[in-house]
Amino acid sequence: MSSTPQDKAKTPEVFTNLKTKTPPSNSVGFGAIKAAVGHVAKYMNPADAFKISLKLNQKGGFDCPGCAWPDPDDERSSLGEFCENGIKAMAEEAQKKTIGAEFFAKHTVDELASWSDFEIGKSGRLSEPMCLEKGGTSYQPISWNDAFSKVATHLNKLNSPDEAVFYTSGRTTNEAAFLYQLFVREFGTSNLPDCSNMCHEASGSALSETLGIGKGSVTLDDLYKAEVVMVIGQNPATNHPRMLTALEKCKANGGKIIAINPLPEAGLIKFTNPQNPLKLLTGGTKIADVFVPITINGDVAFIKALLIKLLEKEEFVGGVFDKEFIKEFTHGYDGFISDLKTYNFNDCLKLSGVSKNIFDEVFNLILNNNKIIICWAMGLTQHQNAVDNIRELVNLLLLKGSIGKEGAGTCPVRGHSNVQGDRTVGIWESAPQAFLDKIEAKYGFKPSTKHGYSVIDAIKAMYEKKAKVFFGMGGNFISAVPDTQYAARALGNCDLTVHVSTKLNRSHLVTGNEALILPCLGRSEKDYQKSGIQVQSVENSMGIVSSTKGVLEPCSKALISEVAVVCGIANATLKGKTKINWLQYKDDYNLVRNDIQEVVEGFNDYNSKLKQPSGFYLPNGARVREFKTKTGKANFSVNKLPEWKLKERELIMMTIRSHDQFNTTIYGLNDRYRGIYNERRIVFMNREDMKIRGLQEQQVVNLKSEFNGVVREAHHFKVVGYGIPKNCCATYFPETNVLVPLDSFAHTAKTPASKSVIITVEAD
Ligand SMILES: Nc1nc2c(c(=O)[nH]1)N[C@H]1C(S)=C(S)[C@@H](COP(=O)(O)OP(=O)(O)OC[C@H]3O[C@@H](n4cnc5c(=O)[nH]c(N)nc54)[C@H](O)[C@@H]3O)O[C@H]1N2
Ligand SMILES: Nc1nc2c(c(=O)[nH]1)N[C@H]1C(S)=C(S)[C@@H](COP(=O)(O)OP(=O)(O)OC[C@H]3O[C@@H](n4cnc5c(=O)[nH]c(N)nc54)[C@H](O)[C@@H]3O)O[C@H]1N2
Ligand SMILES: [Mo]
Repeated sequence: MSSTPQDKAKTPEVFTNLKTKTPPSNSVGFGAIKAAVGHVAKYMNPADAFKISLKLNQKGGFDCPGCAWPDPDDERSSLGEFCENGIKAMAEEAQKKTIGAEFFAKHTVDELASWSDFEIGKSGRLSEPMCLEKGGTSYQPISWNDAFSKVATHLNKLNSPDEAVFYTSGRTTNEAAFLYQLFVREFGTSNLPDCSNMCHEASGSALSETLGIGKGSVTLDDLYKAEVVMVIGQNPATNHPRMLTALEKCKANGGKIIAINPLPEAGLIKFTNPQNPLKLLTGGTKIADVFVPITINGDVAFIKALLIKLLEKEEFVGGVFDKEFIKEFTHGYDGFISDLKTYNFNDCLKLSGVSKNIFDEVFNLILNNNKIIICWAMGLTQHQNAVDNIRELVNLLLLKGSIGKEGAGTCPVRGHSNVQGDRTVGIWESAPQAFLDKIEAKYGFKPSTKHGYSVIDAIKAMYEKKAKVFFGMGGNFISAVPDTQYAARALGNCDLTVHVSTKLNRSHLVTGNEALILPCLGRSEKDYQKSGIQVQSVENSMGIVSSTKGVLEPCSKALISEVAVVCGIANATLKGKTKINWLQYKDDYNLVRNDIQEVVEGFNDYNSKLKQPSGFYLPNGARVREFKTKTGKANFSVNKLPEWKLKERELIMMTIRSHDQFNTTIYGLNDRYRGIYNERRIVFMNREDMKIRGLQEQQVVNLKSEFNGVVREAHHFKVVGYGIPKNCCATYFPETNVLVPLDSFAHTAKTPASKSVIITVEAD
């Protein structure tokens, strides 16, 4: 009897021997170089490592599959755009080891599911297509043609195309993503959930409504020229390390940095640039001029407190707001101001958990400067009131006229390296009608105008057996989504689950009746097709589209590209019905780009512009004060204070990334910048909260969340006393995704509220 999907979805509850040290006050520096070199030596062959390090994020090289931080337009360091975690991302993909038929014959699905995520990831690169037949206990090899036919047969026997779900993670290139959504739409559904639904969807919703574009407005150059940069709800030293170089440059030009975070993250405090040998010796730059230790989800309250004081100053002294900008470019000022007046400053400050002294420092910086940039990431987007968080920040920028001018604006720092590009080219369950019309005009079929399933809707649909085929283009759905146990049952209900992947992950083990693993080329690998080695393209966090071309030989001859996978499946599924010559695209990706330029705004002359060494900028209305909103202006918004309250003994928990992981891929078991070694099953707690509960350092505890009467549990974590505000705690994602309720998500955006999970901690 094999184990249930729920059993297989859980991360094993075993400890790996926790050691703790005092967290360092500095990030990057020698430690980062040492860690990166060590990682490369362990997992890659040295010649490949050398080739890669010369080409990573260089003009004409390939785009790092790590984060979406942009590369400088001008000079790039000859050392490589060095970043410890970029190197780790690379080493993870360009591993020496491969796994195929022999490996899967040796290890049953049940056995693999009992491994930790770290062990699963370290097994090696997937090297040939594999199939798990109905009732099977192990994956068996399958040919590409048979795999395509199997997908086609399942899709074509559905009662409606809406019974299939097509997920995308954010590494897929523009070319593969465009073809993928085109196939899905021609097949007849808009069920295109993506990782963005769990990531920056709230930013997209808030920014589209207020500024008319779901992306940020600034460039790297703006960051260098800003007077104040607020980094809120983001941990750049780990997740966007090259951003620290930009912040350092901003400071060298006289800019000030405000960091707002419940944790004193090392990189926010101090940074040693690895490209600057002098700094390596002298100890680096102090990054944050003001550090604000905010309560989890205290951000709306804190920003409101700032807005109230700014308004007071404007009314009594004047000269604080950019009146001309407000008059000419904005809408909704009066309503916003009259709502603001109903709030009390002291109440707001109290809710934020910030002291008056620290508040005053932030206030003075905002008051006295007009070139302000606000950078944020998951610390703001993964709450029920996430959209309010971001709209409130926009209110602040609008009052100061700090948008659409040099050194000022919005900077949602994106996650996956091409998550922004995927959305631009049509990975969207609720794509705008104008885009669908262009598809119809170009290809002659009518795409579904129904609102498709987002991630949360897709899980529910599979659970309720309204969806029967799950197809994942990259990613690790079961580990990334909330409510792991519910989601496992949902996937288990499917007739077929399919994953296009580079590496083995838990999603391959939590399957429907039948399952396929379709292994594909990674970014670093050469993509040989009929017309030669192919170039692809990606869009970074600042809306720059650039080319990416692999440099290594593929790790297995059986691998095909994501583009080829899509073409193969589309051809098999839509045979006889399609209006599109699907197989032509895989021979020459220029043809895909020719299509993209006809359908998506801003891509004219795509093929020739892609040859520019630094790529090209997409149009961005907010950057030039053209606000494409319903009112034609930048909109002020009215946002309530969040209403959650903790009952006695409850804590609010954020699920965060360690320094040694890329989302669900676990590079290692350390979290060096937080002083954690060799363990992931920990809960960071305020020492007073530990005392109240009678908990000791390293005591074993169980965590429980209760939401709408449903109790969810995660067992076996060790308590670590830490500098986190009272009533707050932190654990690592994905180990605690079992505790995140499916129905706790951001209004409007449906982003799971995985940074505000209310839990209790009990001794084991
Ligand atoms: N090396 C590496 N790089 C990555 C990733 C990775 O896993 N590893 N993931 C990529 C992806 S997909 C993404 S989306 C980004 C994620 O990048 P981040 O958003 O930086 O990642 P998280 O670890 O989720 O960190 C959230 C930060 O917000 C803080 N925070 C949590 N709750 C709150 C709150 O209520 N208010 C405030 N002000 N702060 C809060 C946390 O203390 C933490 O510092 O990174 C991308 N880059
Ligand atoms: N509790 C909690 N949950 C979260 C978050 C959180 O902060 N807390 N963060 C959320 C966020 S921001 C995100 S973006 C999601 C991430 O969700 P996903 O994007 O679904 O997860 P990843 O871990 O990035 O996916 C890793 C897998 O992608 C595959 N892969 C890697 N490179 C490639 C490639 O080039 N092509 C293909 N086809 N496959 C590839 C590998 O097989 C690898 O195992 O998780 C979300 N979940
Ligand atoms: Mo993300």
